[in-house]
Amino acid sequence: MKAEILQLNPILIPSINDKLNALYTVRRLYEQSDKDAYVRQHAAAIRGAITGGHTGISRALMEQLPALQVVAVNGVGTDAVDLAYARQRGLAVTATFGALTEDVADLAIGLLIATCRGMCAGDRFIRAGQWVKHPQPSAIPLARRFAGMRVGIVGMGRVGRAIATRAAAFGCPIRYTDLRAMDDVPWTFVADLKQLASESDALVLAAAADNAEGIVDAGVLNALGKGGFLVNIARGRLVNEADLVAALSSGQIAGAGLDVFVDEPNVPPALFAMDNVTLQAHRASATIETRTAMGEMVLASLASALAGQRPEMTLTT
Ligand code: 8YV
Repeated sequence: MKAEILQLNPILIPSINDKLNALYTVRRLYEQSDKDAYVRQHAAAIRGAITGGHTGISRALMEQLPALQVVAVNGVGTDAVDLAYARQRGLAVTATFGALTEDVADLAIGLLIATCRGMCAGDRFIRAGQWVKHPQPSAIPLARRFAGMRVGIVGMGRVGRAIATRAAAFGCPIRYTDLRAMDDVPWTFVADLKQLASESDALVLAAAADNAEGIVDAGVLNALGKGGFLVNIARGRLVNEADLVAALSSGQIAGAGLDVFVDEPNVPPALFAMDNVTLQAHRASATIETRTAMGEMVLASLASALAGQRPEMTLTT
């Protein structure tokens, strides 16, 4: 008999879904209108769960699944999973480390260039027929140069390093902060986030959000200053969103490129009217290449955990 898997988020790669369906009885929770009833109906048999990094899985749901052996996170952020509880229960919680590094770093640089060069605002200007109406070059304000910007990176993990490598290729001096200095990177460590912001033209967030809620607040944004840009491809809750909206509204910082938000899919409406803000719908890992690689890692993690082995990408076992 096939093992039963509870899937909390859709996977958009057909070949991965085909493999999941061939190997398991997949209970797709995200398709159900009465999720509680569906969980009650299938809970006893569920041996594995698949979820997204942002969605995670609640402790209450894990507690309802007595046969659960593995939670395969289709992402790298495990901040929405109670790892301490999983450890205590001997559940493997796995992630897709390494699969999404390049795409997330690409989007970080893309968001930064799009924001400081006003690319989305320029696109909207043309689509709205404004260029024809206002052909004079002064109709669009001059933008800012990315090459050579002082880039401050918050979180020097895989993604932070990939962002640093890309920015360095644009001639950007790189500083970073993390819990400690890394001896295997050539970039300058700055222990204090506010100091890093004050020494940066662009602050790029690439940190895990587990213990870092609201670290980018009014003080840090003030330190980043009127010429500074914020990019977030990590987690919305690293930022105090009300402080960010206030800093953008008052011109305290120059702009922001944001892929993640505190309460997705809800984005502060005040941002919609700001031409110095570039918005993405949590898309940094959303390429066919990366999502295929992530899906394969999810399959590998499920297979080894359900065979009684320790999955390579486990954080808890
Ligand atoms: C994904 C993410 O969008 O890796 C993460 O932690 O948030 C993203 O890569 C998400 O996990 C897709 O399910």
